[in-house]
Amino acid sequence: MKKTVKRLLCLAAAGVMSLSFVGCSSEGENGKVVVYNWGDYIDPEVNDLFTQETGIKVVYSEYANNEEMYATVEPGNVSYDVLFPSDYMVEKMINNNMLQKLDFSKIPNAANIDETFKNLPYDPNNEYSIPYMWGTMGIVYNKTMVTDPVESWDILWDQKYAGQIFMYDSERDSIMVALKKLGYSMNTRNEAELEQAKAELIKQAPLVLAYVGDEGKNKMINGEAALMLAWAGDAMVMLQENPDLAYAIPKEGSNWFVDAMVMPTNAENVEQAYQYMNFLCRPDIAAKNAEYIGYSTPISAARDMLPEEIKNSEVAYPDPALLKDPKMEMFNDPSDVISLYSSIWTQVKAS
Ligand code: SPD
Repeated sequence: MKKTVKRLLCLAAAGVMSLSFVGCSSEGENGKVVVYNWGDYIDPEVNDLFTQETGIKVVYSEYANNEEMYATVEPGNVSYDVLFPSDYMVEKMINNNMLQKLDFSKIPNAANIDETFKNLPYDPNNEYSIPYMWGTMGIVYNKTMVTDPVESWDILWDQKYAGQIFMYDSERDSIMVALKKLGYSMNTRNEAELEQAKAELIKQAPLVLAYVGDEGKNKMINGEAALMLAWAGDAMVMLQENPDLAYAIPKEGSNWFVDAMVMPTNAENVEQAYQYMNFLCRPDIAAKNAEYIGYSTPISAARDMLPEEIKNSEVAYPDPALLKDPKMEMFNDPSDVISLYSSIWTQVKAS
């Protein structure tokens, strides 16, 4: 069995096993930390190492996207100690007083974070969050099935590939693709532009084989579709396993993102949460984690420890100038028009 397939199976198993820990009251000798993270977003050995080193049990569960995490956490009737929202979701949670300011004297390894990932608009003074992983969004395609150049989002609307396209089951990411295809900002609050994006996505829906989550990686590896909207970290996993796959960022531009560690206001295991965050920022741990999950670490000292083919990958670590290109945007919080975004996505999925 190839390394990546084993990794994918392990990630899936870790997700299932970790869910069984939720609600379990047992603790390590030094207590517990309750962690809620994206699926396929940690090397399970990292949690084991943390427990071995600290005596703190990791109670770990997973979500599929930012909106699912927010819906779980927002009512306040469950308490987590560490969450991993994306940039715009960090901003939203700060605005809604759901996050506590971090005491960085308890997270000395946060000093390892590169300047590129500091003072970003979602947390301009670096008070509430610590960058965990980052990346771009693009298209993974199978070179044996796609004969046209993959240079525009338009290819995801090409009838030739009907039934051979995977999109993410993610409201913000899918609407982003339609907005960029139309030449609009992914952060638009303009109702007419959002209506046009909705029409594009409804037009695309019959061509889409499925709106997928983490399972999309294995499906592309197995050749089940020709094209998939993909985060670069997922692309890294897919490309390592199937050499027929490639990754491209369309010329209209795309999203670049940071997923960050945060502590909710109702966290109950604060000291343990600080130790956990600090552990994940240790360069050797960040490197081990990044190599396993495929995503890009914001810690140069960790990147330097990665195998050559990963640390020099244009997919995982594109030219820094790309992030400054105005066509590449970071999401911001669309709370004032969030009902419009949500209703667009509901209508697209129902179409
Ligand atoms: N397996 C999913 C890993 C999480 C990737 N987060 C991307 C967020 C983009 N807004």
